[in-house]
Amino acid sequence: MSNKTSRRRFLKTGIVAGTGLAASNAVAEGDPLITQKQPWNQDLGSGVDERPYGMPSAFEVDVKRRSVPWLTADPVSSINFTPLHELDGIITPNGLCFERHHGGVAEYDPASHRLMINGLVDKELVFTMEDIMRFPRENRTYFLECAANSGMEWRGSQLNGCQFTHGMIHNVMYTGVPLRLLLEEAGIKSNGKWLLAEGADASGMTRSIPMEKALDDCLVAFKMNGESLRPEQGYPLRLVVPGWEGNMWVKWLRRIEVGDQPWHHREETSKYTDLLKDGKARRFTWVMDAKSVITNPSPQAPILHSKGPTILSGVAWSGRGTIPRVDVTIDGGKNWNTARMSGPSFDKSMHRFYYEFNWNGSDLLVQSRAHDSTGYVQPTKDELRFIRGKNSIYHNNGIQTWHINTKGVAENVEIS
Ligand SMILES: Nc1nc2c(c(=O)[nH]1)N[C@H]1C(S)=C(S)[C@@H](COP(=O)(O)O)O[C@H]1N2
Ligand SMILES: [Mo]
Repeated sequence: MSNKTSRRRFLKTGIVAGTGLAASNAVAEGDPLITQKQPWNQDLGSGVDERPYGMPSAFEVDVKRRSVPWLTADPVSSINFTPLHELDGIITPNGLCFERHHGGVAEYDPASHRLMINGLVDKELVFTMEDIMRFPRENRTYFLECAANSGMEWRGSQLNGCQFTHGMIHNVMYTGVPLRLLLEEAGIKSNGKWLLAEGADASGMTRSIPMEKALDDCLVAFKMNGESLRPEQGYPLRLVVPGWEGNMWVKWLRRIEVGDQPWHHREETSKYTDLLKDGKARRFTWVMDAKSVITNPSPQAPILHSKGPTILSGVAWSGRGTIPRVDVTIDGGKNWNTARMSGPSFDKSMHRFYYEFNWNGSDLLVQSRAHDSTGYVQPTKDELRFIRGKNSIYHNNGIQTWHINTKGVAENVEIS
């Protein structure tokens, strides 16, 4: 590189860093927050015994799960949503993981928990939590997305906020025992091709899972992000089915039956099937295809400055692998830019991307488009509708558009 180019580069970076980034003239103007003493440096703070389990700052009260009243027929068989627009990085904090339960949160003493393996096995087994903890365990980070995430958006843009359009997802580091080890302990008979996973909650959730997946990467998990599972997430034990729809991740896991064919239960027939244009329904669509969303700016997180350096941020994930690349447009798809990925790139985990640009203060149509490690590219909503029609609910991984007006206010829209 010649001196000239390196100098030009240096100047360019210097200019970007200095463009109106409002480290204002606070000192010169005598900002009292700088020049005067404040309560927090005059009075002593709280002591070490006052927060035995730490909670977020009182100023963070709006960072919470939210439900949509008209989607909540009954709170014990409903859903709330992860506040994606308030988060950064790739890990969802335990208290903010969206909840989906069909019979309320089951709460019981782990000493009373049993996991049974029965059916086409050499010896039927019952494990206590202590037994499970004596198997070699693994730590892996995965997203869990409900197949119904974005399901309200099939007929057009509807819910105003990425929390509601995309918040049926969380991304957690699990500690658990490979399901394969427990199945090997029981010994799978040669005709054992399917599993039925059953929950201990009042809903009696059951799903059929093919044996190849069970032996490949499923975990029987007891920790999330280092601590015990939260009751909402299935304490003390849940099934982790990496990359596959959330409904299969049975919480409060109490029984695994080995069989020679699927069971065709409610959650794999009347629910979690994909209606096609011709009125037929596709079944066993387990894998969650690549998807992404811009979390900031978004309807709940407007741009607060009028123009200048602006950070666009979002998340992307794929049930088939990693996300090597995300494209971002701010002009409704006329020009696409490659986003900057930041943070670990784990298999079947959420990825974080950023796009830094100089906002000229005019209207924006922002979109993101994920590419996964298999080469698959996230489709538009119209491309999905061409195959699926408008009456689907599940597996909507179409590109999301936010319109940002000159005041920085964002709205859920569709463009074609
Ligand atoms: N036992 C049991 N497992 C369950 C459910 C349930 O109601 N009961 N809901 C399922 C559905 S539909 C989803 S999307 C995920 C949600 O997991 P979460 O509550 O950790 O977000 O759990 C799945 N596992
Ligand atoms: Mo779900």
